Amino acid sequence: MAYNTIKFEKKDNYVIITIDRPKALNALNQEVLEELYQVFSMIEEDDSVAGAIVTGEGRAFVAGADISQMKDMNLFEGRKMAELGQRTMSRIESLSKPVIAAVNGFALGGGCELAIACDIRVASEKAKFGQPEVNLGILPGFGGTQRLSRLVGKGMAKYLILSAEMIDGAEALRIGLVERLTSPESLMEVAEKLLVTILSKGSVGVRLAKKAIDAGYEIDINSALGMEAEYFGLTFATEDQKEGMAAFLEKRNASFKGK
Ligand code: CO8
Repeated sequence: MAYNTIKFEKKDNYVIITIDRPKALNALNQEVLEELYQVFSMIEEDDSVAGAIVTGEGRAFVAGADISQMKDMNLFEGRKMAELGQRTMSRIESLSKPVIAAVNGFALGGGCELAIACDIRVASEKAKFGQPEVNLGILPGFGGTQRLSRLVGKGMAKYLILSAEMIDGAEALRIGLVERLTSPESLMEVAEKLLVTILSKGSVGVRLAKKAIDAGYEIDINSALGMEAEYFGLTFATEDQKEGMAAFLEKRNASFKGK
């Protein structure tokens, strides 16, 4: 499938998706949001793809939703745009496969929301994060008011969203908005190495762990623990569990099949 606003590169068993509107600092217009939705739906269905990395072309990851496209929207169009963005972010978050954001530069507004919809964030020392929506008379609308507080806590989310302050990668690491910080030159290598490591593990365990963490966050602890026990039990119906434990006891590397 051909895309206008994103690049798609297949590497062994994973893909790298690059948002490709560098002149507009990769701002998310409706077309980018729709293409991201399509590409992640395709990834979900494609058994030859086990995980993905999202990054941006040029000096930005994503500098937000496209302000020129939003400027003249009315109430209904604004809501529709927010729903489209939310649908895309939720598509990424709920993907059964791991997704890493490789944040190369500005991750502002919808760009920060895109990064936090991914499972893990690796950031370059050049990255800048922020939710500057209140500067524009709006508020985060692609899940930022909800996902940011779940990631960094309510107080820090309010600090960032209400002040619109832009922070660098080191500060993002300190507050738990990113999980790894690297030099700009090694960003993709670090992100790919991390994904390859994750994909070398038993994939049923990896995917169920992602699901348990995400779903468990939304429900009470006892229900969440019940779900964890169910998923834990499920892994004992897989060949990977037998292989993983046998390999450990035989002091060799496991050869997982994802079954
Ligand atoms: N939308 C559209 N165009 C953009 C955006 C954007 N978000 N960000 C940058 N651009 C464009 C600029 O207009 C400029 O275009 P041109 O060359 O044609 O003038 C080009 O990218 C380069 O930008 P700058 O010249 O401004 O580059 P600087 O290095 O001087 O500054 C910044 C870089 C600091 C990133 C600056 O561009 C900036 O502040 N950008 C806007 C950041 C922002 O406010 N983002 C939040 C947008 S709102 C949002 O994301 C809401 C999400 C929820 C929406 C809900 C739906 C209704």
